[in-house]
Amino acid sequence: MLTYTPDQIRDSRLKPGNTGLVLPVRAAFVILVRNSELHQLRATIRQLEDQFNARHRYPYVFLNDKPFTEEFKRAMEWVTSGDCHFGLVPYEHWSMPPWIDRVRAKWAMTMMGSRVPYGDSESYRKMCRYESGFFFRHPLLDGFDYYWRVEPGVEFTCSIPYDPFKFMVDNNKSYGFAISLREIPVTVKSLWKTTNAFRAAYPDYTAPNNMLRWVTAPDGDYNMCHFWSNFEIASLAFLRSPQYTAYFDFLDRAGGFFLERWGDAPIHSLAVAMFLNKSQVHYFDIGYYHSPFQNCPTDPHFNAQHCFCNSNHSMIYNEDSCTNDWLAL
Ligand SMILES: Nc1nc2c(ncn2[C@@H]2O[C@H](COP(=O)(O)OP(=O)(O)O)[C@@H](O)[C@H]2O)c(=O)[nH]1
Ligand SMILES: [Mg+2]
Repeated sequence: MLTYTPDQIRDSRLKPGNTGLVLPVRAAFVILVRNSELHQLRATIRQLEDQFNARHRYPYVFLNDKPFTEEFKRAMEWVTSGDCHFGLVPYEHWSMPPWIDRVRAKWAMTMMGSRVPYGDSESYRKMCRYESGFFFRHPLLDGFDYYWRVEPGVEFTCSIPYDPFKFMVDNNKSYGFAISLREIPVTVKSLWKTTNAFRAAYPDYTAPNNMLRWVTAPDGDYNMCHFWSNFEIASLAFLRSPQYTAYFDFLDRAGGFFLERWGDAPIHSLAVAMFLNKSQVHYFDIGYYHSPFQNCPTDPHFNAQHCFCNSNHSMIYNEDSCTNDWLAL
């Protein structure tokens, strides 16, 4: 049995210069990351600070299934302007639940193997389950209303001359995305069927002006469209809602995180499509790159003034993007 010190479980490092700072929104960057990704994350945060946060000083919440090293914490303190909170993910949130048939799960990983990205990875499945159902329950997020998810290695290729958190609040938005695309079908074989079973069990939970059209193929099946969740700016109240948590519990019981390879991106997206009205969702046309795709603003004036990305390469022009269909709803 591993035991951790209180500082390994939860370590808040506040910057003296931020004392008395009042932010317009109770919001934070949330970053699930391994110690080994320190250098990729430093590069990412450096850009995020230059393009946006140095002018705002929003705090950061770093989460990890293993204790952060002192080296990692120091590096993050140096590169950030906002306060830093380091948290350990509890074991129950990062594990295969007891009701999963181990033999079937093992078989699924063997079958997918290397034919599907992370097909044979158990830790990737734990990560997807964590990002689907648990990160927003971490006590370090208790005081926050909105989050912006960041991953090591992503790039912010344009300055952000406004406050996206404040935009979310002022415009009554619950979920914001930058890139949408299509999921690999074998990873979500029974997700649509399970989602329909959930809707039948909880008919009152579907929003009146929902976006289910956006995720439904002409034959009534799932069309694989989803928001790419490595970037999202969203309301924590949405994830904490009875609708979302009931949906996650229903999916978790069905076991597809391990018996297939359900990603947190299609799950967040199907929840958004069911539970939110279209007006509560926002496409952030910001400069954002996560290999191998990017969103790059196409307005020539904005791009020239604020960006270092080539708008011809923006995902919006890719036939696998679902963003134009979303805009057309
Ligand atoms: N602490 C921790 N973070 C992880 C682990 N696996 C993935 N992550 C984080 O989860 C996020 C998604 O993982 P990533 O490897 O980028 O997956 P991809 O974007 O789907 O290729 C990133 O922020 C990773 O740093 C893990 O085993 N431990
Ligand atoms: Mg990634």
